[in-house]
Amino acid sequence: MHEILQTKRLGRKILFRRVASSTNRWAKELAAVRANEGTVVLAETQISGRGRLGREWISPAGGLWFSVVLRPELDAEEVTKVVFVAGLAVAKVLRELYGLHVETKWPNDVLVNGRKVCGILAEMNTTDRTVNFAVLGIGINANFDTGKALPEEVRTAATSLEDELGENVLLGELLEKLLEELESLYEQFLREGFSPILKMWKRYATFIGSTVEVAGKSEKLSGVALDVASDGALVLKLEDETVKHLFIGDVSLRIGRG
Ligand code: BT5
Repeated sequence: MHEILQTKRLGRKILFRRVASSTNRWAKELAAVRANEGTVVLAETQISGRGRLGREWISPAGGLWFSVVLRPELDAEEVTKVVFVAGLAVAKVLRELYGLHVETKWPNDVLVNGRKVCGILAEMNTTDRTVNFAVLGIGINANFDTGKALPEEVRTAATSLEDELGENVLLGELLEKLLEELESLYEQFLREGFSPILKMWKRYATFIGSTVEVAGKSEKLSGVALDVASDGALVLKLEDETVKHLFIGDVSLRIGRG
């Protein structure tokens, strides 16, 4: 793996456990004791895989569950945008390697045929507005049958590469390509800012223009997703024609089809 991996910083050190609680948690522990930028931790299964807002991420064997330690010299608001960098990297790689019809869904999902194949969780450790480190966790449903491996309430909105392709993929190759794409896009993000990343991300964002439902902690809104703004906010036109900007972190999006 290390001999063929064409990266300068991401994945130069990769740690593997058969079972982890959560690779994000593990990466945060390592980052807190000064693990270098680019350190990757990888697990075959996670027993407490996490989504946003403490939600559970089901992580059976056969998936690709990993987290990367990042040390961007950016303020906290900019760093939240790494979820778009990661979503774009995953979408590009799944299309290029397997020819899948991939979509990005605001803010942190990648879908194939309208179902979630990948979830992304970015977390940061900050002192005031200074980011000490960030951890970028990526979970890809790869080599398992969602009908067997995921509970019923999750299964209906989920898919896996095995479900879509009818065969298993090489996890080593997938990880290698993801780290290479991620590094290249992350470096572009650091150099050129968010705008070129968002532009590329939007090419996969077929939900723009559709009716969507957005669920927050207490309220539920429905309307037309007009755009994703230059700060990463979802621009939503409500039924009464008012326009709202919703920020990453505390809402979930459901896309109305048809
Ligand atoms: C996410 O949260 O989609 C972020 C998931 C991040 C997982 C990676 S795996 C490596 C790293 N280590 C971790 O502990 N986490 C990261 P969110 O948007 O909140 O979506 C969570 C929701 O997705 C759950 O409430 C379920 O409804 C659904 N879900 C759970 N497991 C799933 C799976 N394997 N496939 C598809 N959907 C799933």
